[in-house]
Amino acid sequence: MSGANIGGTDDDYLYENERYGADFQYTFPSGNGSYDVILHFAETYWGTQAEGGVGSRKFNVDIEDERKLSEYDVFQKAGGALTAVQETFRTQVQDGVLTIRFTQGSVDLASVKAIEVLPAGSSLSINAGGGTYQSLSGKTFFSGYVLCPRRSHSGRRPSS
Ligand SMILES: [Ca+2]
Ligand SMILES: [Ca+2]
Repeated sequence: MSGANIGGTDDDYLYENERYGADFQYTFPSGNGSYDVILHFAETYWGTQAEGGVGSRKFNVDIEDERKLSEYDVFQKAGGALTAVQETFRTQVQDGVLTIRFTQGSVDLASVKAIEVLPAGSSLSINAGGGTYQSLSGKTFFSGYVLCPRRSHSGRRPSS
């Protein structure tokens, strides 16, 4: 697949190689906590190297023994071959090890191009001047009051 242009990403290199199989997994010694797992997919075989399309590959993904993707069809989700698609899942690790398992579904084998594991909440979101707020997407904006309490203006202003 070297050199193929992958739609929907500038990181084409990430999609040149994949891991595929009937049943494989990654285990990260993450430590306990809340993580966002971002899975990067693209169909680079069916509909390009071989004739195929929607329904040529269906597989499952379990994170921490919880089914996150079932009968997942990358070609269908991406709208074609050679097109990147990402899926993001938040997971809680309680045994110190984050396990992501890929298993074949009803057609062909599982396939993944890249994986990101990000500690959830490591980014800082602040609702400046307001209270703690949870956005529609589930992101928590911490109260600006807590992180940076309003101070009285009794102190001397710094010169200039
Ligand atoms: Ca591209
Ligand atoms: Ca685990």
